[in-house]
Amino acid sequence: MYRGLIDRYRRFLPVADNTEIVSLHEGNTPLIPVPEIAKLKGFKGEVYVKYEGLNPTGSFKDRGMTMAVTKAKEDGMKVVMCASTGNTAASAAAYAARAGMKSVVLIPDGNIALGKLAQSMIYGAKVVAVDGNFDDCLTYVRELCDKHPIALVNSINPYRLQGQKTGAFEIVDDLGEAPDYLLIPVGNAGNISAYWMGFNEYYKEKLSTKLPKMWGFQAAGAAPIVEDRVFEEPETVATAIRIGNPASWQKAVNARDSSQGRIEKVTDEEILEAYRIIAKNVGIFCEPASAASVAGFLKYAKDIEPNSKVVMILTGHGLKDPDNAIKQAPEIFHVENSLEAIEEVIL
Ligand code: AN7
Repeated sequence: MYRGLIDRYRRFLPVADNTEIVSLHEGNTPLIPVPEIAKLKGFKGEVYVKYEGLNPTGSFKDRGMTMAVTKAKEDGMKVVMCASTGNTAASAAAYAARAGMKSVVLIPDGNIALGKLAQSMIYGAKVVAVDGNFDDCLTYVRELCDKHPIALVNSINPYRLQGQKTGAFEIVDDLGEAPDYLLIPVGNAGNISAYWMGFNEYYKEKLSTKLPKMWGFQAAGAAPIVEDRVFEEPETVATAIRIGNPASWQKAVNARDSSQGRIEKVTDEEILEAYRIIAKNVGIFCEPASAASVAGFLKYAKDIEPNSKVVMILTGHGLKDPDNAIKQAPEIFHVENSLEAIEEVIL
């Protein structure tokens, strides 16, 4: 039976034989070929999405959280805390519940998607909505976790990236080799850094013979790494990546430069177009931030070597953000209670 990513990749992770694992059987997400997307650009290679929305709380954050909460529990901590644009909060709340611990989440008031808020609440987190943005929340969390015996579970906690690097392992295990390009949304910049670490570890163990080019995508209104400046007031429809001063900024720059990759921006219009296309043309529902990967492919496919293998990370599930889905979809038909009325709109 599959028992989660720590069990599967234990020898690559900092856990002892007797460490009690806190898991919801996260990871093992599907790598799905999407020839529909390749075809849109006349691209002669293989394009895949890794559907991280199928993790237990609906995002890739569970990979890091199983590690961070396992270690917090091992250290005897009773409370975990994070700042979050929504997904980290949902994941921290779920893994704290699983561990029998408490969680506190700081979110930017009014700027997280509805599904993520619902998750944090029902998993039992203490939800604090701050009249500020994600970067403000993270500043408070750093200070509070210094001051009080609370485990910080944002991605500045190194165990988070340790868990998240397993996404790269799974891709290489599935393809039998590293892909040529890895396209990934960038917010706080932890995930691109974690994938780069994972690909390098597999390469060093000779489990792959090459390394991918890392291509990160930020929203144009929250593009600090692309423009090499802090965004004091980040703004984007993709609220998950509405971050102006990423914690793992330097690590992401290193991943980009060491891999001969790039970090670019995509506009909200480009993100939303990709969001609709991946749902309507392929049948895969991801949240807007995740569609930044697809938007990046559609925008920069012209620069990709033909016959290469491209993997796009779909970081979160579409159900996280029902409001944007409804806004982006065609209207529904309201009809009276009769067969004729239904026939009139469907035929
Ligand atoms: C769906 O939950 O930062 O570059 O607080 O939820 O590793 O930050 C979320 C980030 C991409 C960006 N896609 O990843 C949070 C948070 C989705 C996300 C990102 C996030 P990082």
